Amino acid sequence: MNKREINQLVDWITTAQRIVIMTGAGVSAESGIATFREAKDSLWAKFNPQQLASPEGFANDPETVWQWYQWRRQQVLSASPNPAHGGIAKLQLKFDASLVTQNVDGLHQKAGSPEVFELHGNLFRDRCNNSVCSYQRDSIDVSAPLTLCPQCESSYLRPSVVWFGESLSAHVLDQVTEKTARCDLFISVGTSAEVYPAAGFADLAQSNSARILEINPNVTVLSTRADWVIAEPAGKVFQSLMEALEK
Ligand code: BJW
Repeated sequence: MNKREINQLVDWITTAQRIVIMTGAGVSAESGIATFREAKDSLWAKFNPQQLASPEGFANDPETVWQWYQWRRQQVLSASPNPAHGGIAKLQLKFDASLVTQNVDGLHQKAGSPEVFELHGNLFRDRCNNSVCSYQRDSIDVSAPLTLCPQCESSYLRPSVVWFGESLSAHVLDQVTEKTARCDLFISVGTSAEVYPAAGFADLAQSNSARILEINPNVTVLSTRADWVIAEPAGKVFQSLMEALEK
C-alpha cells in the first residue's frame, strides 16, 4: 500500500460510526491454513472440499469426512494468528467494529477479538449428526476416531460446523443482520463472497448506504460492487494500518 492509500484507509476507519468486518478463509491464509477453494498442494487436494463439507458427503463416506476434519483440526492447532487477526482485534477494541467470520478455526478469538459472530460454527466442537439428539462435546483430540453418539447410540458424531444446505444459527444471523443494517463501513476480508447467506451481507450494508471495502489479493464477485478494493494480502494491509493508527 502506498502512503495515500494508507491515509485513505485510516480516514475511512476513523470517520466511520459503525464498522462491520466480515472475514473468510483468506484471513487465515498467512497463518498457513489452506483456504477453502484454493487448497492445491495439500494431502487432501484430490478431494473436493465442497463435497466433503456436506451432509451428502458425510452420509456417503463418514470416515473420510471425519479424517479430513481431524487433519484440519491438527493444522489449526499448530497455527498462530497473523497480523490480520491481531489488527482486527485491535480495531474492535478501539472502534465500534463488529466481527463476523465464516471461519471455523477460532484464530480470531486466539488473537484477542472480544466478540466473534461465527456464521459457520466452530471446528473444535462435535455434535450428534441426528438433529433431534442434543449431544455436543468439545473436541480437540485430533486422533479421536469416528464414533457413534454416546447419547442416542444411533448416529455418528460430526464437527459442529454448518455444511451446504444446512441452516445457520438464527440467533447469530439476527444479530449480524442488525449490525450490518446499521453499519456505515463494511469491510470484506479474505472471502470469495460466493457462499450465502454470508455473501448477502455486503448487499444489505450497501443498500443502507454503507461504504464497501474489500481486502483480497484476488478479484471476487464482490470486487466490481465494492467502493474500494485493496488487492493485497490481509496481513500486510492490517500491519500497515496498525502502524499508521499507532503513530
Ligand atoms: C486472501 C489471502 C490473503 C487468499 N489475504 N485474502 C442463495 C443463492 C444461491 C445459493 C444459495 C443461496 N442461499 C443459500 C444457498 C445455498 C448455499 C450456497 O451459498 N451455495 C453457493 C455455493 C452458491 N448455502 C448454504 O447451503 C448455507 N445454508 C443455507 O443457506 O441454508 C438455507 C438454504 C439451504 C439451501 C438452499 C437455500 C437456503 C450454508 C453454507 C455453509 C457453508 N459452509 C462452509 C463449510 C464450513 C465448515 C468447514 O469449514 O468445513 O463454509 S463451505 C465454505 O465456504 C466454508 C467457508 O466458510 C465458506 C466461504 O468460503 P471463503 O471463506 O470465502 O473461502 P474461499 O476459499 O472461497 O475464498 C478465500 C478467499 O481468500 C479467496 O477469495 C482468496 O483470494 C482470498 N485470499 N489469501 C486476503 N492473504
